[in-house]
Amino acid sequence: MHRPLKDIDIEGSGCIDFISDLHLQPSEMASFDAWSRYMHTTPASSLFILGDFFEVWAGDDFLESEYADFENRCIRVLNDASKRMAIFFMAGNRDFLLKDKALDAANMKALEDPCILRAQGAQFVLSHGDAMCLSDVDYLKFRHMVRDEGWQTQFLAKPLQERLAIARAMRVKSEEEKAKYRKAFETAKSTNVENSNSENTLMGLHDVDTEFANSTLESLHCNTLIHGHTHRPGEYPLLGENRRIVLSDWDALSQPARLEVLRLKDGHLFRHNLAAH
Ligand code: LP5
Ligand code: MN
Repeated sequence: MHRPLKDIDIEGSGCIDFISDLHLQPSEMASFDAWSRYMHTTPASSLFILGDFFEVWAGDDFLESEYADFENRCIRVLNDASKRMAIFFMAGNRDFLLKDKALDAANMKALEDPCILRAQGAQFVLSHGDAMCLSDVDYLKFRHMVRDEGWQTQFLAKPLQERLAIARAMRVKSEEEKAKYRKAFETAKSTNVENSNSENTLMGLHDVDTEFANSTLESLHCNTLIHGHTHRPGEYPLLGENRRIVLSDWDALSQPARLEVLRLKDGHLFRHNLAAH
């Protein structure tokens, strides 16, 4: 088993890209096409994928099934691009079952969550972000269960079709949970409940816990956290010089299209909007 990297040092001044939450799936080819174009044209010498790259990943053996044309195509694009740049992969809550077989086929290196990146004279904490949403209590219990090695061994021993059915059921459940929160939010809004924290919780928009983000940065001696998951791109100030930089999810079909890369160049981070180029 490949040991995920905890500390990454990148020498040289080549630019470094960060992406997450592409949720690639065969029923949405426009985002795949945009991503594939980006992979062929990016000037980056390293790419960090910070989770939820695939919409769902039920086990690496899916790649050998007759239904995996799309996923194999994604893996080929990654492998081709890996001849020009180093590709690092961190698991998200959708693709935590993507393991060595797929990593090897794509020629990607696995990352721990969180991990530290040192590059261009700066250092960053990288995370998917889900484990830092401390208010998302039910999800965190679920996460604890499914990240357990014993649970994963048992789950992966089930027939592929059964795993795919469970994954579909989980997706339905997850959407139902979020709809429930949104409905409660609408009701609270119409009865004039005003409190930004309860707004976030009621909307199901759990966010990264500020104190937890600060203590993580402090313990890892960094002041910039880069993460995805929350689908609320932006830069959020934390204690003192600390900051939290949130990646955008991707959706080529939304208006305007969301196709954004965070890029580190000459020691500075900036957002590169592919839809504008
Ligand atoms: O993904 P999204 O944006 O909808 O919501 C997430 C959290 N939901 C999830 C679940 C995934 O969407 C679905 C799983 C993807 C497939 C993985 C491969 C197959 C593994 C199958 C595992 C059984 O991550 C959502 C968060 C939200 O982010 C925050 O923004 O709140 O969390 C949930 O909805 C989880 C529920 O709150 C808890 C549900 C517990 C149910 C336990 C069922 C166990 C079934 C075991 C079967 C063997
Ligand atoms: Mn996520």
